[in-house]
Amino acid sequence: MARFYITTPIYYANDAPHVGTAYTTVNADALARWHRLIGDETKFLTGTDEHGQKVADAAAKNDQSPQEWTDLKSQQFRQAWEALDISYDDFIRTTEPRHHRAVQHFLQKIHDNGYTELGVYQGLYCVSCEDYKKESDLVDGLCAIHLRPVELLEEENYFFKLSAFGDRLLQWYEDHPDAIVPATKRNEALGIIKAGLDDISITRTSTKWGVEVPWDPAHVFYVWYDALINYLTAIGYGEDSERFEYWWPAVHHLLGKDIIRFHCVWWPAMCMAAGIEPPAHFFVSGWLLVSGEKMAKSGGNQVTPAAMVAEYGVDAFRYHLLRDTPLGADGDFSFEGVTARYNADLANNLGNLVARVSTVVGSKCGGIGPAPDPSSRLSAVAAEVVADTSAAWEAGQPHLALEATWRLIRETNAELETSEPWKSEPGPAVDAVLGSALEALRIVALLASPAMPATSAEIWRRLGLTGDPAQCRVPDDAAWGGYAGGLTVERGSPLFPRRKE
Ligand code: ME8
Repeated sequence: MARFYITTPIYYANDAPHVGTAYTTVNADALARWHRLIGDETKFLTGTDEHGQKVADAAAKNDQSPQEWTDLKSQQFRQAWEALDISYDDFIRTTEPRHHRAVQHFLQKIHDNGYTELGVYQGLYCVSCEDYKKESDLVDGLCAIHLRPVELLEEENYFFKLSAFGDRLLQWYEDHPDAIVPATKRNEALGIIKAGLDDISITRTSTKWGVEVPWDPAHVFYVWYDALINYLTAIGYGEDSERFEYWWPAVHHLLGKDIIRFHCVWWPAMCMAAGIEPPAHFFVSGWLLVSGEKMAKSGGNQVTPAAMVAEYGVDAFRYHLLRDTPLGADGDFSFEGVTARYNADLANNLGNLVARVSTVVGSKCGGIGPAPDPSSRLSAVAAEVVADTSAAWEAGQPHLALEATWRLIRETNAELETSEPWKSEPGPAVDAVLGSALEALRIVALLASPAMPATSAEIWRRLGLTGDPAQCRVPDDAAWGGYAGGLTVERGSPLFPRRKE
């Protein structure tokens, strides 16, 4: 059995989740669900990043202690993910003792290996990025990402000797040419490394809100320096070497393009410095933009996942996130766009097919679904669709996977339009057409289940099938002929009522 360990970035607990953070999380969830469906042993990790100045400032502004504040915020993230049917196996909070232990263990290794040194940091800092800036990074004196003022920091800090890792990183990426997907983002990471790496300040004395530095307790670790290690904490790093080695380094990190430098430059170097293999895969996603700007917690242009679920339903929202913005590209977020996609793919195609088939099975077959025709044209279409859908999920391309799956829906609708079973007398010809349409729907429900788990389960139920599509295995259970026939097919209310555009 293959293994699949996938992670999202851990989100800052400075504010509530928004559609942008939902985008990464839903993509990770769908990929995790796909891998479970093909029988991989899967571990899906998400969580909240709770240290750092940004979180401490947000707590102070709300008259709460950082601990109270992060308790509340991490709970909001959990609730948002529950509402989006996110099937994480572990939700990590960086304030947990298990994480503090892992961070101290990991950084003590780096220290013992001689890759830290004490120095004075003086420079500019953007609290929203939790990142240092050079003058050349600024636009009109402001952080180019958040358009906010930066602060001048001066502190005695420990530094990580990142500059020692430039050549090793380049060599590693040469040996692992597919580590970063898409290739444009790989080039971006290589560009950063080739431009020359400065040592980075990794501790703070100005705050106590962080993980204590084990060899010098007057310091706490800089938030990014503790956050990245969450990926190790969750698999028992430092405490359970068997579990750790079982999952590491074959991890798949999903991350937004804003945090390439931390994940694709710092993180592999940190792993090398601590004496472990760098993570094997990075999927870098783009941003959801609203009127050309990144949707952000600090940007005032957020739409909450809860609002989208209330408006469109959870699966329609998930479908939109997965279908409309290819992983790696930027996407435009607009209600018009979501509605257009909803009407085209969900109301007109999928919803219409389910309604049509169940109605005609009701009128021509007494509501009992016939068996599929083994020689139906749709059987070849289905085989091709299963192969294309699988290849696209495997390549981390949910939008292509769904596009492929929807081909089977369109072809089945076309087949019904050609044969018009509703106009014919009941009999073997009608049974063959309807049985094949039911079988196509069964396969669609299976293939779409990583994207739309609740809808797939509902279609499954309406077809008279027992169990849950998520318990099946692809490709075996997606082979033509799996629908036995003789089952009661339910005519339910429209799955996706058409919306006004
Ligand atoms: O960076 N469109 O946390 P964060 C698409 N704590 N994705 C978006 C997005 C948008 N408009 N806005 C955010 C941090 N994201 C750190 C991570 S990991 C060890 C530490 C997604 O709360 C995207 O994946 O700012 C981005 O990388 C992530 O949220 C950043 O979330």
